[in-house]
Amino acid sequence: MAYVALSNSKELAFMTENNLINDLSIKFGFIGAGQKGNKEADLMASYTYSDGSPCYPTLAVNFSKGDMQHLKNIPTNDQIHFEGFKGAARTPSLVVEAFDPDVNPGADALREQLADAMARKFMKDEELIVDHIIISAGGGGGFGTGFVSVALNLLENDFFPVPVSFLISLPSDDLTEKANALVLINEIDNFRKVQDVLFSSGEIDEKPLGSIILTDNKRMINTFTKRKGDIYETDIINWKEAGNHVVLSAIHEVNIIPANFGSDNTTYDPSDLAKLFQNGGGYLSIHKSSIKYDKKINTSIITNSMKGAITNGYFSCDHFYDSASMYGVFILRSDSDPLFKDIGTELEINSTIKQFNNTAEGKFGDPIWYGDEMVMYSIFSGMIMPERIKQLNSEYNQGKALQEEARKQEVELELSAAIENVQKNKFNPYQKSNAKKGFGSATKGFGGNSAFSRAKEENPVEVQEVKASIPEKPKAPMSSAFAKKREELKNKK
Ligand SMILES: Nc1nc2c(ncn2[C@@H]2O[C@H](COP(=O)(O)OP(=O)(O)OP(=O)(O)O)[C@@H](O)[C@H]2O)c(=O)[nH]1
Ligand SMILES: [Mg+2]
Repeated sequence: MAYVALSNSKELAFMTENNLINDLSIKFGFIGAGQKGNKEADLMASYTYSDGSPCYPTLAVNFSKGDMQHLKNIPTNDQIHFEGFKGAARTPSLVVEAFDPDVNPGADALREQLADAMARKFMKDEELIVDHIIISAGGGGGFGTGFVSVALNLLENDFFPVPVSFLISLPSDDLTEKANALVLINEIDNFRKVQDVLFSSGEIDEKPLGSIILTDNKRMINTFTKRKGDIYETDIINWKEAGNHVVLSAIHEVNIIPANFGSDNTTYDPSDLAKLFQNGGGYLSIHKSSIKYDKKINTSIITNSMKGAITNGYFSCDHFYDSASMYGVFILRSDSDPLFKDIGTELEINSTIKQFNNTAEGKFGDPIWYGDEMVMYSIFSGMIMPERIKQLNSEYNQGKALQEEARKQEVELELSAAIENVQKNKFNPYQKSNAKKGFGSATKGFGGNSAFSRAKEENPVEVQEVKASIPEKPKAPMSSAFAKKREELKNKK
């Protein structure tokens, strides 16, 4: 079971095998929504402390039981299937409507079911056991995408007692998925901007929306094809699994390193990491690279490797790194490495970060490590929406235009002669139905109002279409155990 999680990262395998994981920087609770989210949740649930207990309380949520059937590390009790639904078929509106009391009389029951599961999983003896929740979903699908939209509404209503971050993949090519994903990211981004205004910059308080972590499936497919060698064990074959391993182990590693590895030079503290994730309030990216240890390692090899990871890594979404409000860098290095005793190394690393961002507040640390590789992690947080989303938008518009252009080729038949011939033939057994104007009028009666009508809208309309069904005015706060707990905690302060 737990070994599944070790498959991509040498570092994580080493830490686990040598019982080095005894604490976390951030106690994440994890909710995986839809198939992608469920699979990531399954991995997250497999990460354990040295004593074998799970690091992260985790829930899988879905409208589809089938998506959850193959989960190995999440007990059925923690697989939340909302009764009465059988998938959301790439239609986030279905999910949003189901959870909207204005539209669905059963919405409150669904919200309670969710709140109860969270209270059960993320609290113990009436106390919270998580200090941050990550909600993971595939951008573009039905359930996961709709659920994140629902979560934004809950976030607005102070439902979560801790900050929430989103971990969202961008779809690779399907047009419907692209439209769904664009509408979702736009909605999240509007939330981010409002939050930015409400919480002035430099505010110490945690923001409700901690960070938005994007991964780009298109890029992941390409990178994975090129970098198969990075995968530690060879039994992983598909890019989704491989990508999930890389993304989640990176999040897990940056979370455990500050809490378990110290330095005799510069320490990167768990609280430094908590601040990055919880106070950033914008897009966050994580970059990892490693260099095999040998005598030739020098500062420029380190900084080049860092640069490469930032621009080409698995989290790279063409971010505006210069817009980050915070950064963090830590390098796992050998105890005996003299390079880090030299002040020049630290200055060089700082100046590399400055090439990406000259204004962010940040910290560098060089924890001591036992492996035979030097491993570098850099994190940027509080960034604005990345360039990749703009590209995705134009990819979508181009694809949509091509699709429409293609449909203009609709074949037109000139049938008057054929019809005349058929009509002349008194013995034609189809003559009766041919005389019927019924066929034509039936076609008319269909127009516009079929179940598929909304899927035929023009592109900007389609984008707004999904949005329109997302409730705009905030709902009254829920009377759930989770919401009550939040109230209590607030009053305590
Ligand atoms: N990175 C990554 N992406 C995935 C994975 N599984 C699915 N996706 C992508 O995530 C997006 C949403 O797909 P799903 O998660 O299957 O969708 P869902 O949320 O279950 O939605 P419906 O089935 O339509 O209700 C698509 O672009 C998928 O290609 C995964 O394991 N990893
Ligand atoms: Mg699904």
